[in-house]
Amino acid sequence: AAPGVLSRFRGALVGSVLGDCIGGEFEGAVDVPLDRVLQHLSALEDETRGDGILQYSDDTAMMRCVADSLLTRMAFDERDMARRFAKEYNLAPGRGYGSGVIQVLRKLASPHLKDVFQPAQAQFGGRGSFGNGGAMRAAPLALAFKSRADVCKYSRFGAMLTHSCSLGYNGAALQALAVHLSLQGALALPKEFINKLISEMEEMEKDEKAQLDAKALNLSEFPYCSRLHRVKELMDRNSVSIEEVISELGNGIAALQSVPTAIFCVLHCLEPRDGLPERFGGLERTISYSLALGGDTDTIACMAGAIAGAHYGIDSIPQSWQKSCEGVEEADDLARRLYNFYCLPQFEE
Ligand code: F2R
Ligand code: MG
Ligand code: MG
Repeated sequence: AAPGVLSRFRGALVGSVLGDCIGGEFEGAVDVPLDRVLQHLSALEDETRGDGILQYSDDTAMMRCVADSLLTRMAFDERDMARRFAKEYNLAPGRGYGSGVIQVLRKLASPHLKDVFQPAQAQFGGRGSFGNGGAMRAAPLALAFKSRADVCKYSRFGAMLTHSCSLGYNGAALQALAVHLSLQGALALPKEFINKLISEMEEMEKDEKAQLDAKALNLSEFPYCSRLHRVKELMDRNSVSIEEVISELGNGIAALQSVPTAIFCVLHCLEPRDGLPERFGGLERTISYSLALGGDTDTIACMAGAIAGAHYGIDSIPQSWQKSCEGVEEADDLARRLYNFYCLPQFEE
């Protein structure tokens, strides 16, 4: 039976944390043989290891700030969210943040800062960051808002606190939309799912700033749409090698090289795949496959884990995986509270 809505909410945030914690092992690795991935995963079943042994990184630290801010303010409040990012970084700076975003987080800590979007706008000589830091923390925005328009709007604003390049904030909107559609059961029809994402991104990428940013970076006019078309082509193929996925979609720290990739991982793993154990359910397949791509594995697995978790629900996630990862209980609690918030009558459009 299809999971209930609460189960999907819990699956989304817990899946995101698992991807981050489990994927951290291979972040930055160029070549990750599937055997090594499976070895890493089978070690999670060893009960002699301590609970929460795999620590979360910046992906989860910032996702928690987004969820806490939405729940405390009961709305999107950019000043509150910015303050939480800065405070979290100050408390635990060693969570593996991007080297550029650290400067933004330091500036956001200033009590004299008037415009919380300004530090992000000053990044990279005024061009802004195109990293995937806005996308990796976007899942709670998909859980909090009911309409597709609000999910897009607030995921973009949430990302703009650190990423002012449109490639950065549009990547966050794409990730939030994928989680939003998955929560609604849209992955039951994979072709329609990808077509909906393409048509939403077509609207977003028509924007003047998006066009200018794409041109400045020597990209095609509609960069996310063209990657999503490649996802669609790869979906139609009977067999796709890891090398082809990396060369067609990327596995890097840029949002453009990782958000469509995470979406592909979910779509590809809707069915059993060669090399992955038959006993694995869809969420286990998705996370394993994301790790085997190498590159920015914690973040690709975190984003794929959120989309897959929203599709398969919390019961699809092995207890041993949940126990092995730091911050799972807190993510589960945040998901339950976001569900209650989502159900509030005053929150209707
Ligand atoms: N930072 C990492 N991993 C690196 C190693 C961590 C290390 N192992 C450790 O444990 O300490 N991971 C995390 O960073 C990614 C998210 O990054 P975010 O938040 O987008 O940061 P930033 O700094 O804005 O962008 C990342 C890099 O992208 C390049 N870049 C971005 N915009 C650019 C532009 N306009 N021009 C040129 N380069 C640009 C820069 O190299 C940035 O540093 C996640 O993977 C998370 O897990
Ligand atoms: Mg990280
Ligand atoms: Mg990463």
